[in-house]
Amino acid sequence: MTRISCPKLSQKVTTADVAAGFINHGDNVGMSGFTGAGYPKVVPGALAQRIEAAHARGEDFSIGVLTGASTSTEMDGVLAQAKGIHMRTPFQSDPTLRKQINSDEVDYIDTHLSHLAQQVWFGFYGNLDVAVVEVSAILPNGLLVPSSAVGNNKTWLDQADKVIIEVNEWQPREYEGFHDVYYGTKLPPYRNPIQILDPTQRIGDPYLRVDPEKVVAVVKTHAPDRDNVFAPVDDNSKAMAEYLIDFLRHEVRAGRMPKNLLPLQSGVGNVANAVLAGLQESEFEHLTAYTEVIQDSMLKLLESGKLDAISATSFSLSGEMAEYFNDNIESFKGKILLRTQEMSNHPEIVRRLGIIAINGMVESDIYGHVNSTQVLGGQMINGIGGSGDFARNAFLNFFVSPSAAKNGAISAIVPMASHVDHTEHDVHVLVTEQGIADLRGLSPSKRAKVIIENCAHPDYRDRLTDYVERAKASATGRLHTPHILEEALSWHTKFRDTGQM
Ligand code: 0RQ
Repeated sequence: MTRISCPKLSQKVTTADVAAGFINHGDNVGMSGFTGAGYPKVVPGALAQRIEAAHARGEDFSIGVLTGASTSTEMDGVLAQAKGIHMRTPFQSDPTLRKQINSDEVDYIDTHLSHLAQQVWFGFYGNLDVAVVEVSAILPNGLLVPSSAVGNNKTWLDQADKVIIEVNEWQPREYEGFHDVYYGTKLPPYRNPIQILDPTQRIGDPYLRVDPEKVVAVVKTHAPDRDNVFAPVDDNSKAMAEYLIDFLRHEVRAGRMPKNLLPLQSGVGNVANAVLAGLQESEFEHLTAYTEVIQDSMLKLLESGKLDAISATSFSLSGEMAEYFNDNIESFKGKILLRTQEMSNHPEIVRRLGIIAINGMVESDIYGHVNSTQVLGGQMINGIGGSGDFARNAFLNFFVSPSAAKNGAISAIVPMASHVDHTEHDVHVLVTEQGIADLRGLSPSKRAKVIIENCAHPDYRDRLTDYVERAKASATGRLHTPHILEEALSWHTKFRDTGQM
């Protein structure tokens, strides 16, 4: 069966090279893609060749790239290798791009994932010149069946002057019915409440709309999404998962949440994956998820019946799991809803539903300021992603990390965080393989005590306690959050200079 059944749009079918010819130096390009799913597979490669050819002629050629979140080598990778990106937003994880961000060759704007679409509507990023969006089919009436990620596609299609569509036959045609694209967004002061009262409640359309007059090219592809490889669940991750799940039991016993918990959000990364794997072994049932990415363990929870339903904006699966999902897609229908990332991460909904948010961290300081993004105060790893959207508005949030990184050379608990993504006002519970620190309702001094005692690695615990005691003795008049300013970042400078905190 043909995937492109709209007569008007089937006339636009062409090659990736021709399509890439519609993108010019200096353009702002909105690309589909979220955590390695649903990104354009061939137009970026053709564009990268065009960029390299222009550079060889001595011409400038670079673009601003706006996406949903991270993509893959076929997109961010090839464009970065061609030195074709001058601005990138939001979340990314490509090694070449990361290097260019950290050497200041690329302006990276690490915005909250729920914020970007509205900021483009507000005009904060200037004009959106082109959209390049992957879909799984084009219907006779020109409506688009999204693929494995919705991300910011609605906004890119609405806002861009020109649209390039990739129709990927690797993505199941049966995706029709899995999506909920909300078309009720308005700009302030005309906004209305978002009426999501239940994780998988529909408020939008199953399709993306596009003005056919704006479509300049349609390109056929057949290529898989990124293969997301997870580290096997190790002892540390297992310990963290056990602390966290035990804490949830405690919350149920205390009457603060129902027996089937509240909707779960889980971040990317190995620890988040391990926590979900831990829930598989637990007694919890009829769980739900209101999250942004569906990773392997979450799909397994759905399959085993532990989880009833998932709302997200994209998948982030291993190659093996993606094949399994594609082969069995019909059995997941009605249990998964993919929304725009404005809605999957919407603060209003996160607050209303009372999300339990679980995200990784790089480090936390003794007072609970959490760094999710940057090593040594300036070296970008990935970005804040959706962690801020969820953490600040969650019913309960957890930040998880091993207590030490790089074979013990780095402590994840430090006197002062070298960069802060989540302030002390937003952070509820820290979890390391050493234990769990419940910071709710505690003053900074009390927080320091539980963080050091429960979460710090034993090799660093005494030095942290010593720091707090000396800070208290020397910070007269500043005892709300005592610090020795000359020393607060000394653990980081020591690591920078000696390779060991
Ligand atoms: O590097 O693999 O080279 O050794 O950072 O660390 O412990 O494997 O943890 O995979 O869960 O990632 C915060 C990066 C954690 C992730 C972060 C090094 C460590 C290792 C990874 P190596 P782990 P994870 C929704 C939520 C922000 C976005 C977010 C992240 C590597 O969770 O990107 O939450 N979060 N989104 O060795 C130097 C330290 C370090 C350190 C760890 N203190 N200093 N290096 N590392 N701590 C999803 C989305 O938004 C899309």
